[in-house]
Amino acid sequence: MIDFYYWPTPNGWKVSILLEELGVSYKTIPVNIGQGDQFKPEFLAISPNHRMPAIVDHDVAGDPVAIFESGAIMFYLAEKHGRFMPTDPLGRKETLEWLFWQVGNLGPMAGQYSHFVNYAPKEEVYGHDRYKNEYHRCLGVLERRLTGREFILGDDYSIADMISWPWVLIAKAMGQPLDEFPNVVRWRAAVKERPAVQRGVDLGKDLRRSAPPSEEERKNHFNQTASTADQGT
Ligand SMILES: N[C@@H](CCC(=O)N[C@@H](CS)C(=O)NCC(=O)O)C(=O)O
Repeated sequence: MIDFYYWPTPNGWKVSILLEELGVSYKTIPVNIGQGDQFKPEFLAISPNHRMPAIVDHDVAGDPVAIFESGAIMFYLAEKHGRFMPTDPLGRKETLEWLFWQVGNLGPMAGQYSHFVNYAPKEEVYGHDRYKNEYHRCLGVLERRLTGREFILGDDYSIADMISWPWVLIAKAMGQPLDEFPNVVRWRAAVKERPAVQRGVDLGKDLRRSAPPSEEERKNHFNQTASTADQGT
């Protein structure tokens, strides 16, 4: 059994999609990031960067294994189950390149862009445009990679697709049209059709907030410093 520390956001969907694709049994433990669950000491013991997703794998020989960071979680699970990742050295290298690309580029740039689009309390033109352009640049990288390839690693759907797809799914909702990226559009639609992907994105969707963030949520989310975790909200 896997304990899955989760909140329904693009970073959470990466792992819910993989768990659904693998068909392994897991228990979802909601981490309400608006209410500050990510700073609770018991969660910090699993995820020291106080971000979800994280997992604890109990299906191991010794003590349960805790893993944080979506790229590490996905690499661990794909390797453990021998699925959704090539096994030859060059294929593994390419998988790692695209996992690192997502967690170091597409994810944070899209995440910061989303912050300026959805949550900035006043218009911040410089920050907004900086991350809009970086997100656009990343979409261009993906477009070139998918030109002549069905999926990011080539013929086979893999964790490289699962980790990047959620941040492309929400492009239009963030005001970024995809018309100039036809291969990204094709790939986005192909991945979206997979039943496991739909189940992954639907996981806990009733938890999603539709109202604007409260003052408490703003505080938890947007004014974090090194001392926030020490205060253990
Ligand atoms: N690099 C991390 C990013 C995870 C991340 O940023 N998660 C967000 C939700 S999308 C979170 O937990 N935010 C809590 C907060 O902002 O306090 C990963 O890929 O796992």
